Amino acid sequence: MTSVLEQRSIDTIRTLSIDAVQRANSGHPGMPMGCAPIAYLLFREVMQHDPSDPGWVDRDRFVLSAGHGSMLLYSSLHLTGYEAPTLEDLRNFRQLGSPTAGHPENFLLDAVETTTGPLGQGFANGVGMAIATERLAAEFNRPGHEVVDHRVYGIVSDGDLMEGVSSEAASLAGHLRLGSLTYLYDDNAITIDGGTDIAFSEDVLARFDAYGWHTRRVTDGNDLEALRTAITAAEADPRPSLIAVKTVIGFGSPAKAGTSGVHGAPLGADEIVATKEAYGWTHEEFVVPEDVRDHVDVRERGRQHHADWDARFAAYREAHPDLAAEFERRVVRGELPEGWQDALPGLDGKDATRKHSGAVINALAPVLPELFGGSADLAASNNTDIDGGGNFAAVDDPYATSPAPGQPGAQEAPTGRMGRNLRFGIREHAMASAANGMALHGGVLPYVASFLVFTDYCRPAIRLAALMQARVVYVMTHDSIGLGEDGPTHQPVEHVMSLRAIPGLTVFRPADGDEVVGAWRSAIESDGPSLIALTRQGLPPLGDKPADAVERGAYVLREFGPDARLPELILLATGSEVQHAVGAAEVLGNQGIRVRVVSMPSWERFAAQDRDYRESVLPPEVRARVAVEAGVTLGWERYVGDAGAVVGLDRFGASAPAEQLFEAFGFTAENVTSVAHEVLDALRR
Ligand SMILES: Cc1ncc(C[n+]2csc(CCOP(=O)(O)OP(=O)(O)O)c2C)c(N)n1
Ligand SMILES: [Mg+2]
Repeated sequence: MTSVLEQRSIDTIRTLSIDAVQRANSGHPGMPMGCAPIAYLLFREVMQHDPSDPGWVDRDRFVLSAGHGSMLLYSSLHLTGYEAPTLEDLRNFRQLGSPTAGHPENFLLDAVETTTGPLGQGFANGVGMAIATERLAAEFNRPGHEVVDHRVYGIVSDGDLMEGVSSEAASLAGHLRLGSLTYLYDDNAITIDGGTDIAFSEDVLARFDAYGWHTRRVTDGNDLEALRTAITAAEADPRPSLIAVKTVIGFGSPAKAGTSGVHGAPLGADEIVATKEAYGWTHEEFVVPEDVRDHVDVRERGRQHHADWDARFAAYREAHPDLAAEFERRVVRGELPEGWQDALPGLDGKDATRKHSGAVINALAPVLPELFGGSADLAASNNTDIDGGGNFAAVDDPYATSPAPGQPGAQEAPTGRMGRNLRFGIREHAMASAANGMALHGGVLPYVASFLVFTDYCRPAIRLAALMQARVVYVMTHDSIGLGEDGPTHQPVEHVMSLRAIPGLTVFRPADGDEVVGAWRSAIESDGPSLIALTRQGLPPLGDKPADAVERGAYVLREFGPDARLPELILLATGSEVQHAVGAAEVLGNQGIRVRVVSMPSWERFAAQDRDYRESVLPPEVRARVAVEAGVTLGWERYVGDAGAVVGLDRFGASAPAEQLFEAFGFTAENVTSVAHEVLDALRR
């Protein structure tokens, strides 16, 4: 039986949510009203968390995948004793400058683990958090010393479970047997357009059973005892768990409960009166009764959990000082190890930049144990494998080793949770979204990979990584028509430029081994996400360059022609086209023209430099400029100006050997030379 105080506490979550949405005159009251008992239990009883220290590393993670129910989270955080959001913040729900944004934003409130709102993303973020949790547990826990002892909880909605990304992520989580993951499904059978029966009729739990999840049903979302029993069973099960909880959207509203009308609109003054009457609620708006405040405040319990952990960590430090020091560096402080850059290789040979990238990953793997990632089934093409690293796998997975057991070398590779390579399967969207969760969890530095063209399948998650400033490294290979015979479906054209359009994402398109090393270095030192676009085909080394060339985004690679005065012409290029700019500059230089070649591996890094540096590379007086990049020309006007020209590709590619395509589409020294002459002639006229 739910006690009176428990009921009043749950109703406080409901009324705060109702009041905040009404006051903002916008928002989603229905979900918090239905899920209040779940949040009450999780935040007050189930989860170990310390409201006084939201960043405590061994806290349980909570993901509100149905981010539209943000008031559920804000109310729960406020009531359990977090400093933010305050009651005033709840009153300022959805207002400019308030941390209580329409959807939960991890950069506005410390206690918000991940930004949610685009349905399905939170689900897959939580899978990534569970991957990070279970990997760190395997790396750091020792018998009698469980310093990584937390779990991931989440609330997911009908919308979350309809989105494809959650299916990908669920399939992966089941395969990996991520037992630290517990999701409660807000099974209210309502979405915006009406009942779920208009579009969603499968047996969801049967689907999750088939994915290898532990599934349960709670038939009454207000039954705390049934919820407790289900959650306890979920925690004990070695599989990830989905608990379908039958709830009523807008619970308590006489006119609107159980309808989509309460999903995303204020109840309205009259209906609020009727609803509060139904709860037996007699207080003014935004009132938290004192006895409720005392009952739900978990600061003392949280401090106790935290203090217990501190004591256990002290014992761990005593028994395993080296591991403890490493844990403090990686997980507590989130710092890179001293001198890690010394492990960066020198790569001055002719090779595909994807191969250079593979060399960097393998050179860094021993000194950066946090580097942890993989590919969506293209590891050999993306060159992302850590050699001899084994596969991250379920502990009892017979294929945990790579190569498989019985094959030469199998026994040397780490197995199970100690495997170093993540096999995401052909699930790009979940891969990228899980990587966000891994990065947000901390203690690991995730990288993920596919063909550049399939960033389209990752894009919603890349955008959120940029918004959240999650440090994920995207290793995206086969970055142009240089991919060749597989043809236009596989040849990115608009991708590099469209990725540059995402604020907060740093895109690198390195031109040789040195630039690949620089790109990786910048990506690892960055606070946010980076994408490295890499070639399938071999590229020649471009020779000496400044040590901070890539860090600066663009730099003067070489100058050609009579003397060192200001150039008459600037050729700008990225990646595989830099060699053709150099080839053209050589020809033009021999014709007596002063030409500068600027390699521009990263627009964002260059834009971040001061004006002096930018103008030293691209002097404003030099208006004759030609950019060369095997992608859409849109955007290059910024650097070539109205007198310049772009050698680009404003159409889809074709299926043919790469050299023939570069030739056919004009990515040759000859064509760049003739375009340069046109630009110079037009300016002279
Ligand atoms: C990817 C994505 N598509 C569409 C939306 C807009 N949207 C917000 S909530 C919602 C569906 C609501 O249904 P459900 O997830 O069951 O939440 P409930 O109404 O039960 O609270 C939609 C379509 C979104 N937030 N994300
Ligand atoms: Mg619903």
